[in-house]
Amino acid sequence: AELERDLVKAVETGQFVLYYQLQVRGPSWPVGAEALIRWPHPERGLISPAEFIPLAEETGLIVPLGWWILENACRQLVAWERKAETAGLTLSVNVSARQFYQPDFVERVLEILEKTEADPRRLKLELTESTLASDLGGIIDKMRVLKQRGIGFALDDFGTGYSSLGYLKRLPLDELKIDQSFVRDVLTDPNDAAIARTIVALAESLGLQVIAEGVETPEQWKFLAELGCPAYQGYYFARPLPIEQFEETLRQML
Ligand code: G
Ligand code: G
Ligand code: MN
Ligand code: NA
Repeated sequence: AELERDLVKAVETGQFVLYYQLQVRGPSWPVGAEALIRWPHPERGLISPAEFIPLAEETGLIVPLGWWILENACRQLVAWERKAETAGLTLSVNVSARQFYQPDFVERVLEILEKTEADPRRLKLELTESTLASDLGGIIDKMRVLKQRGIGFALDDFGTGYSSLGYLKRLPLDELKIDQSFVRDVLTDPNDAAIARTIVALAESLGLQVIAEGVETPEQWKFLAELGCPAYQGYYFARPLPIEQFEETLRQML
């Protein structure tokens, strides 16, 4: 209850920071980042989203918080376009079901793009399988309008939900994200390796991009590369970092 009260205040005053986690192709070609929120609580220090996102979902605070995140991510994209080492990077933003199902979702996204002057072609929205579980027609309509502006859509945590292949076929997605639970033991568990390989093949045959999450070691990276996965995100490349450190990491990679 105390945390909830603090969260209400934090949302009112925008008391959050975005961290950025690098996404690469090949061994080290930076192509983008995922924005991951952090809450610097005045007394409790940095609170992980694993702790407050569920509370934000329950209370509905995820909706205003989600708008704060998207607007700040778009502002970051505009700043990136102005610098050589970051121009052209995409930025992936997690969108929760509750935010996506707002009747004015599309309108608000377009408003934020206009207001910030961010390039929609650099923005990717990450949805999860549970977000896409109902009212497929309505979901597709929303996605289509935003895709016409150039926004991309990624399916986050792919393989952990229950989306059918029929869904996958109909949804206008751009990218599948192989969940980190399949990457963790990919070297030792043949089932995980088979799943990772299958997701890569599936993405390829559906004309989708694919990125592996949670890559922590060079061995995992090599293994995934050999089974055909072209893009990666994980601690091996970079942790989620505050903006200054994220940009410093990029400069060192050039
Ligand atoms: O960033 P990781 O560091 O600990 O995030 C933990 C969980 O919180 C993940 O499931 C992640 O998807 C979620 N999360 C992190 N940042 C955001 C965000 O900006 N919006 C939403 N909706 N979820 C987020
Ligand atoms: O749910 P979502 O996929 O949006 O959130 C990504 C989560 O994965 C965040 O909590 C992020 O901090 C975490 N993460 C990113 N890279 C790694 C990694 O290499 N290993 C582990 N264990 N977690 C990671
Ligand atoms: Mn994500
Ligand atoms: Na994920």
